[in-house]
Amino acid sequence: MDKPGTTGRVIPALDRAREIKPCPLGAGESCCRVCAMGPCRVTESGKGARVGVCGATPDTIAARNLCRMIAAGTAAHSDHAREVVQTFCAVARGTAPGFELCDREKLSRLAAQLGCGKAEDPAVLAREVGKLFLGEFGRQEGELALAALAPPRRLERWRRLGLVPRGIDREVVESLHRTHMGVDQEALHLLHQGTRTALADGWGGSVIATAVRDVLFGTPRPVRSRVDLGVLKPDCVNIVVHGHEPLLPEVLVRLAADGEMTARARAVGAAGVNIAGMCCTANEILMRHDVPVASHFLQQELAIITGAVELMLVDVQCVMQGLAAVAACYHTRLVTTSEKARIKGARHVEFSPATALDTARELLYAAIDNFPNRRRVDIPPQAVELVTGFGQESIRHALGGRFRGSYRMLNENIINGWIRGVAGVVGCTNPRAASGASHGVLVRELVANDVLVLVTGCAALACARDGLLVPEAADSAGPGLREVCEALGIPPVLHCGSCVDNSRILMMAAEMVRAGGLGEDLSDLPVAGCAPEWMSEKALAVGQYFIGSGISVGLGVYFPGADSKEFAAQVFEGLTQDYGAAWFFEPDPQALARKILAHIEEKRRALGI
Ligand code: BF8
Ligand code: SF4
Repeated sequence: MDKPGTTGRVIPALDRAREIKPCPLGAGESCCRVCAMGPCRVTESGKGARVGVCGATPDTIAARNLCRMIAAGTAAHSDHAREVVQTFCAVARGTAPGFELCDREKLSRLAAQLGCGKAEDPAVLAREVGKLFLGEFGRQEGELALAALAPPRRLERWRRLGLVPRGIDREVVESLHRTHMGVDQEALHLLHQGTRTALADGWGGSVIATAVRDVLFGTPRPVRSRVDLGVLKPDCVNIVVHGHEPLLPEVLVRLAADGEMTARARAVGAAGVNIAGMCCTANEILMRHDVPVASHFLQQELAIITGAVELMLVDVQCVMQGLAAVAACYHTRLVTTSEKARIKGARHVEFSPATALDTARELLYAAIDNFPNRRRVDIPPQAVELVTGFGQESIRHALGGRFRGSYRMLNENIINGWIRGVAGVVGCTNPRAASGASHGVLVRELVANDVLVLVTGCAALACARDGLLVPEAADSAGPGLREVCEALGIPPVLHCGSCVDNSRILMMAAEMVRAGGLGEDLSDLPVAGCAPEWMSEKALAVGQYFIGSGISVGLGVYFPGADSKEFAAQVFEGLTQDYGAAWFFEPDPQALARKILAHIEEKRRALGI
């Protein structure tokens, strides 16, 4: 590819990561650029300033930076949630013709849980639930209503520490205020605000996004599909849907199956229309419609390089700007669809709930019309099987059927030691780590030691490419976990959805506490989380809400600000005193697995099991 750019060539992210050395400032050391007396780089030892021009110390700067990153991550998840709720409200009002209330049973359950009344008419019920959800964003005082979903012990602890979020937007704004120059200057106080903000993401925005999408598009059940670039079809019009908001992709998937589209595709010499997902949009439509996955975050540009993608649709989050330059070398049309995000060089076709059907049709036509413009096509052949569709409902079902299913059975298997514990492996793929390869090493070690693994986001897709998301993977599990998986017919690594669906893991952990036998708080459970190849601020928000909920989390790649010993002492130890959980840092996936296993065994000992 010869395209002018900063390097004179268009190269994918993996090569760019080799060309660009990571900035030595800001990673381990405390670097502050929140005011124009700086930027200030400060350090606790060795050469360099001990404090910034304003007198800020390294631990304060590190905590301030982390708090800002958490606020950005929370804003991303929660603004996505807002978008979904607004569409949900439009459906309830009857002004979004491309959508319907698909899982009405879940809607009734939600309404009952939230005290939203018992109206017979699903549209009325949806209006009530939508109103309550929208209220969670702008609440100024009091407690986030959804915090009540946490086990009572946890809620008490949050109340004691002043950590129950008020409104989602309020916590994000307050985090930005407190981290402005000259406001909150005590590291632990800042970290608590980071936690309150993250809890507004985990128990607020993310729970809302997951619940509403389940009602709109269906609650996932186990289905089989395939992952990797080999899912692109040489003889079909290929459309890749990339980003995070599954609203337009849902309509697109439905319309693409229409006979009219197949006929139109045949008229230009293609066998039909093939849709494949990328990143978290992939996880969404995979979970609900078994739509195959082109791949995870790091492969977005490579999908275009196959020469077989007629159209790539992108909305928000984790969309590389480099896509535009790569697409310009091929016939691929890159289209942005969110009012919030544009890319120079991409066409913009805006999504709106009222016109989604027409927009989806227009985009399908554009993709089909682009098929004859193909040049050389080179699709790598590999595509790996996976089973997906696990959430609190489907796992309950797998544990004994719709009516008899109970998390008690999972707890009993943990108590009797067949399963040692549960690990959530989440987050991104990062060329500064192993570009997705850490996950296989880490997860194989966990599974071999009888740890049930729950995966989401790009971590899930990396595990799927590694062949870990099929029941047959139980062959490599330890004897106890293997027996349980074989009896239930489930893989040892359960795909729980997109990053926002980490809320499903929270809900499952809450179910485990409710089922009894493993303590009374989330911090008692033999459970840990990790993000071995994180890259996005959202991963830090997720980690912090798990920790604030009592579940310790391991981070790979690097830990921002960890060169400040005072800050490191807080995040790696001090938080345990308040939350019953803390961060740990380990870039080596084998060593990370060992730390998770040790943590699980420690929790088991404390429970006396
Ligand atoms: O929200 S795992 S690279 S796609 S941030 Fe992004 Fe990371 Fe993938 Fe989804 Ni999550
Ligand atoms: Fe430097 Fe303080 Fe300004 Fe930060 S807030 S840039 S440490 S002077």
